[in-house]
Amino acid sequence: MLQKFSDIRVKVILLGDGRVGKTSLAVRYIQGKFQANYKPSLGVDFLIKRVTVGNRKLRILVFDTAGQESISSIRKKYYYGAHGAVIVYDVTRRKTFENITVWINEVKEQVGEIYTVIVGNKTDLVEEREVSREEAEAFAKELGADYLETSALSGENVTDLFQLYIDYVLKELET
Ligand code: G3D
Ligand code: MG
Repeated sequence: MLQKFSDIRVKVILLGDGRVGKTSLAVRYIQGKFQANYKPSLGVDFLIKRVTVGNRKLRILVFDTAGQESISSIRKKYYYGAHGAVIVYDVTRRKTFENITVWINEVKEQVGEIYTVIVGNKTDLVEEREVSREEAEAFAKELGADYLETSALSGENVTDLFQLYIDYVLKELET
């Protein structure tokens, strides 16, 4: 039987330095839990979540990379058809914040302008923080990106993060 309404596809790609929490955020969103030892197979991997908004059915595809954060090794197919990029840094490691520009340039090079949210992850590690929210927010604003802080461990803001992409795609469909 033909399906009258096909699912709306939302492809989100996760970028950022190694160990900032990309896989943990994907797993937290898709499976609703924090899994400390989750190790996906090497290469490009994606997780799918089915979401219903009103009478619309969506398939959220979260693309994650494992062990290939070095830019040169990321494959084109990772970016293909992406609706949005999440650039994650670790609020306890300043270097990962400084590298955001590298990731922004990579996205521009691969797919041009795309909806981008900068995410400061690991907010639960309050004592170890090296980048303030104010500084990161100002930086994101300069880049024209949205900004959000998350903890894959506590789950703070993780659903909200992916909801931003859902809202974005639904809005695009209406215009
Ligand atoms: P990556 O996919 O960006 O490389 P991972 O990062 O998701 O593999 O996470 C790297 C490490 O950070 C993991 O530690 C993971 O458990 C931890 N981590 C991820 N998100 C958070 C968070 O929000 N808070 C805290 N406290 N830790 C987090 P291990 O030691 O398990 O390898
Ligand atoms: Mg990973």
